[in-house]
Amino acid sequence: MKLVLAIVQQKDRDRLIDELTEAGFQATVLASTGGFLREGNSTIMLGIDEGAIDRVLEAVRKTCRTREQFMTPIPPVVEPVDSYVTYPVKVQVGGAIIFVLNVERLERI
Ligand code: 2BA
Repeated sequence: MKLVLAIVQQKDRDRLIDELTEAGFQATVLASTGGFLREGNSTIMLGIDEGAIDRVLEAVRKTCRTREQFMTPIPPVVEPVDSYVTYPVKVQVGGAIIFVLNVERLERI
């Protein structure tokens, strides 16, 4: 058995959950925050059989888009504020970041 953790953009979350649910997967959705942009994203947790990984990846490919976002770096505290000019930086976010972990066992009680 495997545990898939898929970090996706909020805009893609519902379509991905619909796709996974229609395909018969059970999922838990966690609200998460990206460490770099400090913006909300969603982490979807799925316990699946090893043979189902490709179907999950396919659902992610089908529903999660790559988007460009701008972020303005925060000046370091040590610099005098007026000597530091910040410019927005363009970053590409997604489609999705996916971790696949081994699961020793799953119990439903
Ligand atoms: P954030 O940390 O908010 O990162 C958003 C996007 O900013 C990233 O998109 C990446 O393109 C860029 N980025 C991140 N750190 C950067 C840095 N130090 N310098 C320049 N650009 C940087 P994605 O790679 O698609 O990641 C989307 C979200 O997935 C991330 O949001 C984070 O929440 C998660 N993530 C990505 N890689 C991860 C990892 N290795 N471990 C844990 N979470 C990860």
